Amino acid sequence: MLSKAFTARAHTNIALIKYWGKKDQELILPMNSSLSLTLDHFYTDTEVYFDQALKQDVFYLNEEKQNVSKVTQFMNIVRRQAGLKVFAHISSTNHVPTMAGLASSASAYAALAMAASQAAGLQLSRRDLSRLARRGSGSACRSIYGGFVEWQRGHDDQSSFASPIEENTNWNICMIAVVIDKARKKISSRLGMQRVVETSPFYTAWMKSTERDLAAIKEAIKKRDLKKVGTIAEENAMKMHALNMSAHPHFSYFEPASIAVMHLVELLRSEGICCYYTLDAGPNVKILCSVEDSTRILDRLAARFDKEQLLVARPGPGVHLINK
Ligand code: 2P0
Repeated sequence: MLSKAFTARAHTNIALIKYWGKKDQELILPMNSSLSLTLDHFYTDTEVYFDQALKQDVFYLNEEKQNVSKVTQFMNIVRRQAGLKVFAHISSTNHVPTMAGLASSASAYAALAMAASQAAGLQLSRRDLSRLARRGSGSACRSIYGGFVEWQRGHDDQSSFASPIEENTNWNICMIAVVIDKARKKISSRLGMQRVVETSPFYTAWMKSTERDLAAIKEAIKKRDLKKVGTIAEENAMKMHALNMSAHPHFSYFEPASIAVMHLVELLRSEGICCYYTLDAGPNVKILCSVEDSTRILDRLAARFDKEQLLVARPGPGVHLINK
């Protein structure tokens, strides 16, 4: 017997205030709260149905069969919540340009949380969906919502979830992703953040200053102050990367081209263009700017990068069901 199939679409998100460190690895409870912007162009579609004939979960990503261990761990949580003992057929498509190297666990687990919980007959509130997505990947709890989203760290499974700040923002901003390297990360975010928590002498300072950054950026978002939002986001990202460089053994996600883009953004700023960068657990640089300025910025980037390396995204929606 098969359950009804459900397909969910979730968009990826980029943190302006970074999540970097866990206080509970199993429940994925973060050390600090974070804030992100959900993007429109990059998303994952995931279809789930339960099938009594299956002996284990089956997972296809972009039509290729995958190892299921991490996905099965997540599906076990869904099965436990629903009181189900049946395995599932899961099929995901990543709608991120192949070159992007931005494919993210955030959109993946947000889409899976919604499709799997629906197929299992659970009618979860958005808050509970966010808590569930968090168990797959921390940043996924923020992709339940569109626009600007805050993940309040909380102190246990119940209290750690994301909430929307401005779901349908009408702010004319965009993010330019400069794709520098699509190769697999040298050090996974999971490992990187754990090493930082355990060894960086600056971690306590990070916690304190991130709390201040979060409060300040929320104020700046409310006021539509791009200069302030960008400055806080850029500084917060640099503090996260400083943690990596202060870990033991130290590491960095920067490549020479990442630094070149950062310098270009600083140069453009000195010429009066309001733009700011942020980097995650990889060398790609994301530039926050107004839609109006994006053409000028793209022109300057085009002198150094191919067209396929420059992707532009605007604020996007939260997770939702789609008909296939
Ligand atoms: C973020 N990153 O806030 C931070 C900034 C990368 C740099 O969340 O271990 O894939 O699955 O909870 O969510 C990437 O880490 O890590 C991430 P897990 P996740 O977006």
